[in-house]
Amino acid sequence: MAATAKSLKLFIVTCLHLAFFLTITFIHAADLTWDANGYVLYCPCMGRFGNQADHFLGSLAFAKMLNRTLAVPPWVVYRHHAPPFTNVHVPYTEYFQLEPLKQYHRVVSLEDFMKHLAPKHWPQGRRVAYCFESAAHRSPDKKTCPMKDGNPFGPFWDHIGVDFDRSVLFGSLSFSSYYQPHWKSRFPPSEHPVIALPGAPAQFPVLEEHVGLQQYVVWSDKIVQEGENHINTLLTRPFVGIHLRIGSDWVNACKLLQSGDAGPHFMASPQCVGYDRQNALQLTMTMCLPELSEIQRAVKLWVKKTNAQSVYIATDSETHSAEIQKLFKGKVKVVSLRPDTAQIDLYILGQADHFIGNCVSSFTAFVKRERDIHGRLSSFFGMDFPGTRKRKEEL
Ligand code: GFB
Repeated sequence: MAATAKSLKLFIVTCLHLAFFLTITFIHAADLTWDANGYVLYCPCMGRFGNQADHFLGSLAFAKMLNRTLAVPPWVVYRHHAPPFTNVHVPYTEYFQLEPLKQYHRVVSLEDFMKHLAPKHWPQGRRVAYCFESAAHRSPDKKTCPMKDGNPFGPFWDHIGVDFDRSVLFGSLSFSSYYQPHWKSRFPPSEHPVIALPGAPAQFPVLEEHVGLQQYVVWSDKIVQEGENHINTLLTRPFVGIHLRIGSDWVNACKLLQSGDAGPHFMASPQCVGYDRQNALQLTMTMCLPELSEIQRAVKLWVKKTNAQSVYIATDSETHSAEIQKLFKGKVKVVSLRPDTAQIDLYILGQADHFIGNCVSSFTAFVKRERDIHGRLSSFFGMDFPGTRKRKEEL
């Protein structure tokens, strides 16, 4: 008798779970109605996380400018030095929430677009690639967009299960707002419902006018939980967060600055030298690749200024934690996570009481934008008070 009651209870619980799951799935799918204004799809095929994030903001603005829904792509993570030794495509929602983006503009995850909308509205046979004529000129027939040529292009579209049926080429257009009417008249959604591009319809670094879109990029609950857990267990507030971008690829990149092949606008540097090319501040080698003495100087300065009890080091290479620890004779706790995760480092840096970043790095730029939105102070190695000179000029 007791066994029957137990089985019945189990059966009811299973049914309830199933009903809940089906309801959620149904509500979610029903939410996905086809947008007659069309869609923008793109491959985040340039650079790593920081570069992709810059491009994402510009692409969001581009989709809004054309009044098309943005199919939010997964992040391309290059895991070539650790398992699975290949590119990994991480859904946007793994790191961030999709909902806050909708306060700015209509979005759908690329995964949902492919699962719920593409089978009916963008089926195989009607998949058109769009690219600049100059890009197609590299193809053997000079008329085909190189959508799947090489890595990460091929693996990206293969991951979402897309082959392209034909190409539409364009010239004399750019992604800037000046060309909005041109895009609209050239590609009306009735004839061009889905504009799929080989790269982001955006500039790098992100344009100044799009920096504020960072407010819609809100961490997922999972990242917040993990990040907060580390902060609560490892760090004592106030704490200073620092980003050391000093690995071998960065050393090579900064050599371009040393050799004079790069001006003040070099990668993400507008974030600290200013966006206006004519009035840009000088970009020094110390700002690109700070030496240990500069790292120590800046950390000491900000620990003192903020009365910090701990320092969090995020790095692409060595932590220099012993050298930093030495500065404070054991009175300040110095922490870094090993093994590290880029997004957890970004989250913790975003939450620090003061942040010292690398002016040229888009990884730093992500943190700086987020902090600016929340009114948190940041500085850069080689630049303790960003914006000061500009303010003086304005006075
Ligand atoms: O983010 P990202 O585009 O910034 O690329 P840059 C740097 C990548 O290095 C990050 C890792 O996405 C991370 O995978 N990385 C850098 C870090 N700093 C840290 C850190 O503090 N913690 C952790 N966990 N990971 C550009 C690249 O990098 O630099 C380009 O996107 C190119 O592909 C160029 O390599 C030279 O703007 O700094």
